[in-house]
Amino acid sequence: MRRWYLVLASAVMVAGPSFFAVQQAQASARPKTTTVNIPGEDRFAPFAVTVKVGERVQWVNGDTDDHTVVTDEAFNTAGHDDTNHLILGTASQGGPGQFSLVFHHPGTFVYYCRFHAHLDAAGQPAAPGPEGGIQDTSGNFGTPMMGVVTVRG
Ligand SMILES: [Cu+2]
Repeated sequence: MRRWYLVLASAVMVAGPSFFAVQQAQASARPKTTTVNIPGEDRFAPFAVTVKVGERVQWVNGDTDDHTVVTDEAFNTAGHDDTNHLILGTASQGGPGQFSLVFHHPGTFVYYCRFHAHLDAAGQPAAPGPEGGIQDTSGNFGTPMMGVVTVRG
């Protein structure tokens, strides 16, 4: 009986430190996450976020409507070309949706919602008019639903 306890104690002493080292490595390997919310409006909040290479940006749809994250290829220098992701709203079956990207290249990731903005002739996101975009107190729809992630090296 006493010998059995000694063997068990030795096993814990040998395995213990490496077990904790593995746990710590897993914790530090999880990238830091910055959240961009979609409130109950056609906008991303905050509009602009800055992250470091290796970090994650997560979009969370808190609106009843569906929205999208689509890259503006004309200005995207941070990777993830051809991103075109639907994020279900709270009123949709399967919602609320979320979507995340880990950025591996420094640069800017300019994106917009294809339901509530479109690209103009210069490749810039533009507001679609009364059907979407951000309406100011004067009723103007001058701001497209878009955002910018700046990725620092
Ligand atoms: Cu939208």
